[in-house]
Amino acid sequence: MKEQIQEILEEARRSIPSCVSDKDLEELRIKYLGKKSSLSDLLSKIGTVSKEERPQMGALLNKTKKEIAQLIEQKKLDLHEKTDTSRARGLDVTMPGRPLPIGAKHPLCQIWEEIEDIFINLGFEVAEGPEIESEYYNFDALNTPSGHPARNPQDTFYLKGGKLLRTQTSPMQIRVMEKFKPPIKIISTGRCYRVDKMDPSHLPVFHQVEALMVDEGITMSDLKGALDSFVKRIFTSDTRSRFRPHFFPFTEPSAEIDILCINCKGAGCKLCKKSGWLEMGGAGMVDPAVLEEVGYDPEKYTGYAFGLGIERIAMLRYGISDIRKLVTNDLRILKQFQ
Ligand code: 2NM
Repeated sequence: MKEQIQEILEEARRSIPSCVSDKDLEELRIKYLGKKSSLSDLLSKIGTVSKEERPQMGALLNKTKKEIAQLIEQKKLDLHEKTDTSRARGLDVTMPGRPLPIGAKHPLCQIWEEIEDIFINLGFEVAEGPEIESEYYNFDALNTPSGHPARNPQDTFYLKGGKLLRTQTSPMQIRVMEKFKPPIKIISTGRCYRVDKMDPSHLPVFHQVEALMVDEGITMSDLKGALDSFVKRIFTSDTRSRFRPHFFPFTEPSAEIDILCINCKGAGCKLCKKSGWLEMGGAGMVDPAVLEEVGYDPEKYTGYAFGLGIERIAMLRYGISDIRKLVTNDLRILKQFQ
């Protein structure tokens, strides 16, 4: 009897998985578990088994019935899953989905792209280049000879082999001027490095945008025009700018750029420390020594340049008073700038 039960189970194990419909499955259920099934038949003949073996056979019969019933039940679920996924898995398809958190561009990156778009619309091309520079491109070519205080190792990250981390993006502009003849109308953007303690307005790694235009007859008014067009677009159309005389080794004359306070429009407030103006960067007419260095005739060509900090622009646009909020990568802070 044991062998017969075993055989029935083997057969059931083979036939149940190959069912393709509820009807087939019901036929198998009747065949294996119904009143006229061979298992029922064996159960009724349990009396023919020896007294000692009887409990064992009874248990085996019950166990086999249970396994076949389970196989049928599982197959039923499988069949339904193929035709009706939601019901078989107990899902409520009308339930609203779980929202997936969606990432976003970093606020600095958003402003960076906006800045590039504005300059592209003003006719500038974007030049990007190495962050590891030689002393030549970062200093010598920019009229900042050795011994100049700006080359102080306490301000610049020097690397092995006469290399350094660029302190501004202008070395890229030297590379462009070396390679191309005027007219030149470019911006260079990217990461810059200076040995600075972090505080609310300084980071050792920051981003700059520098504009450069060189051609015959370029004047200071071209500089003022380009700068004004830019600040009116990145802030508001009533934003004005002004120059304060300054000194840079690579421009002559040089100026610092202020814009009318975007908060109080000149009336004086906490943001502009009651001055009505905000410091924005530096500018000037490219020094003839720089033009000469790249092989341009300074008698024929003149050029303007200006440099702005991207973090500074982002802080004003987003109303951030501490520059470090841009680099902590605290999502609770970054989410405020969506
Ligand atoms: C500034 C301020 C003033 C500048 C000069 C040059 C170059 F390559 F033409 F000499 N590029 N950028 C410049 C001038 C940058 O940043 C505050």
